[in-house]
Order: sequence, then structure tokens, then C-alpha cells
Amino acid sequence: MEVIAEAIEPLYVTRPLLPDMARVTEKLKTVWASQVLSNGGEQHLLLEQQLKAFLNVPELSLFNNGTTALMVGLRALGLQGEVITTPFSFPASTHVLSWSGITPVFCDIDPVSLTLDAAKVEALITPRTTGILGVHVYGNPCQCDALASIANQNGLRILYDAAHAFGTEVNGRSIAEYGDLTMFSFHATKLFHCAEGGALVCHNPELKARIDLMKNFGIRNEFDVVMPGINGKMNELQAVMGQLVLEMVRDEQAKRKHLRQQYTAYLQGVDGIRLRAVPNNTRDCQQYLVVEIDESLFGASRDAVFLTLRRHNIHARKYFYPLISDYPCYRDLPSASPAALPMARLMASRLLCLPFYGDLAETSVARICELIQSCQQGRVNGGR
Ligand code: T4K
Repeated sequence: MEVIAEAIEPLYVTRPLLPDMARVTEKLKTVWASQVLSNGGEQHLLLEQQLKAFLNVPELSLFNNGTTALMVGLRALGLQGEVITTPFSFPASTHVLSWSGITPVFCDIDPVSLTLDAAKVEALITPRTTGILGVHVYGNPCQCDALASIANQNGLRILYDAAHAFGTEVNGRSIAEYGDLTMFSFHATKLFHCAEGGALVCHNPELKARIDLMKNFGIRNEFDVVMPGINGKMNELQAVMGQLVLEMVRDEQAKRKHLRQQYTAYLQGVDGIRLRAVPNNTRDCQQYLVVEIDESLFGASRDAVFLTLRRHNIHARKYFYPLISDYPCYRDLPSASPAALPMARLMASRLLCLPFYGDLAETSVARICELIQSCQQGRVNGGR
């Protein structure tokens, strides 16, 4: 797709939190003095403690990225055979299954939470099914209670991908309390980040000890290698970045909340445009600003809006189009049949993530919303 954009400052879907350079340098001096750059140094330990407190979780293991954390999580839970998952996500959440020799089984999504439709999960269980990989997409909690009861009745384990849900709370409890394991991504595009990074949260120290072995080649000590492991370790530079970014997260969330109110004020009342929101019992982490565009009411398609914005150098993103089940590597799976995934298909054609980060100016929000509305009125040559 080639779109010639206006020669004005680009606006992106997100921008990373960047701590003050002087503070980074100051902290790095400690690392330099220690000469420890990886393998569970002091900074790693500090960040692990800070994140446990921030997220209010009992056990947490840091990783070099969220994808490795998912791979280790699957292995730690002993998942094999088939795992039921969502096609409406970033590629990593399904790729980790095929990299682990597991067959992904796609299940349609629920129109409200946009996560796995629990009512459709049970029909997909076969004798080969060992687990469920749910994604709290855009920070929307999965139907955790319903999935837990299906898992209990059928002897399945649950791994949650909370890449978009750092700090999300449901009924005052961390989202990571649900499921057997929860993964967080700390990639630069995330609200909280370490440039790259991730974590697995579990509920008991025995499992954490196993996970920590698995992410360090299975090395227990200098002479004992107790299992086949991988290198999933977070290094000290990532851990320094994480500590400094963590101090900025609350303030960033408040700024994003304010931006959400501005977007709402500009777009409410526009027929066919709806800002997606989390349920009332959920404390949103403010990762994404998602609008749903219903072409039949709005008069222009999501793709027309996307192209119009792109022509004006505004890089909104169609997360998550195309569906994972449409990738050439998965589309021949029986569960990838388009007829079985109508809601995921509909949402992948309607949703758009708009620029959303604390430093975004209100004038930019106004301009984005004006451009969106102009598609409806046909004032801008946006194309359909
Ligand atoms: N599960 C789910 C549900 C996920 O969404 C992800 C990752 C994972 C698992 C895997 O976790 P990790 O292994 O990554 O920890 C981005 C991120 O790269 C990816 O981490 C994230 N999901 C996904 C939703 O978004 P892209 O392909 O959109 O990245 P990119 O490079 O196009 O960045 C988007 C925009 O962000 C850019 O237009 C500009 C801005 N940006 C990006 C980077 C990297 C910056 O301003 N600075 C930066 O350093 O995937």
C-alpha cells in the first residue's frame, strides 16, 4: 500500500515514555561500577520487586521480551497437542503455539470484550486439547470466570496474554490473578516498557522457580543443568529502563485518560463512530484508543478513514487486521474457516487504533477527529 502523505510532522499510534537522560546516565553508572550486565543482577532484582508491588502479584519473572515469556509459559504448563486461542491478536500469540509444536485452534470472539467467546470454546475441545491461550486484547479482560469453569471441567490449563493489560484491574484485583499464568509485554510500544522486555506472573514460588530455571538454560548452578531451558533473561540495561519508566506510568495514565475524554468529546454523537470502552468493573490501563466505524451508519469505511489519516501523515493502525487465521501459515487449519469466525472478521474490518500517548497535543486530537468526520461529509478526498 503506497500512500503519499502530507509533509507535516507525523503522528504515530504511540510513542514510548522516555525517562530523563541525566537520570538514565546516573543509574547506568551503578551498572558500570558493578560490571554486571546480565544474568540476574541487582537491577533485575530491583525491577522484579518493584513490579510485584506495582501489580500487586505474588510471583513475577522478568523476560527479555513477551514472546519468549509466552513460549516458556506454554512449556511450564506442559501444553501440547491443541490449544484454543483467538485469531484477533498480534501474530505472537499464535506463533508461540506453532513454535512449540502445538496446533492452534481458533475460536471466535465476543462482540463486547473482543476476547475469546467462552460460549464457543467448549465445542472446540477434543481429546488433544490441553489448554486455552486467551488474550486480554486492548486491555479488555477475557471472560475469565467462564473460561476458568470450562478449564476446570475439562482438565485444561489457561495461559493469558496480557501484553496490552499492564496494571488492568477487575473488581479491584489484578488481571494477573486469573488463569494459571499471565504474560506481560514490556515492548517500547507498551504503556510500561523496558525498550524490550516481558514478564510471567504465577501464583506460587515453586512454579516461579521452574520458570526462572527454564529462562536460564535450565542452569541451577555452575555444575547442575536440570532441564532443557532457553535464554529468556532480561538484562541490566532493560531493568534500569524499566525502573525509570515505572516512575512515569501513573502520570502517563492520567494524561491518556484526559486524552480519551477529549476524543470522546469530539466524536460522541457522530453516527457510526463508537469509542470502545472496558466494562464498568474494570480499571483500564489506557493502552489503546480504539474506535469502531460502522460504515452503514457513518457513510465511510474504516479503511477510508485509515487512508485519509495516512494521507495527512497520521499513522493510525488497523490492529488487528488481517486476522491471524487468515495468514498463509494458518488459513488451511479447519478452525481458520472464515464461516466459523464471523465476529472476529467483522471487528477486524471495523476497528482502528488512533494516536494515543501522553504528549499528544489537544490540537492534534482535534485535527484527527476533524479529519475522521470529514470522511463522512466527503470534504476530504479520502477514497472509499
Ligand atoms: N501478544 C500481544 C497481544 C501483543 O500485542 C504483542 C506485541 C506480543 C504478544 C508480543 O510481545 P513482545 O514480544 O513484542 O514483547 C507493535 C509492537 O512491536 C509489538 O510488541 C506489539 N505487540 C504490537 C501490538 O505493536 P508493530 O508492528 O505495530 O510495531 P511498529 O514498529 O510498527 O510500532 C508501532 C508504532 O509505535 C510506530 O509507528 C511508531 C511507534 N514506535 C515504535 C517503536 C518500536 C515508537 O515511537 N518507538 C519505537 O521504539 O508492533
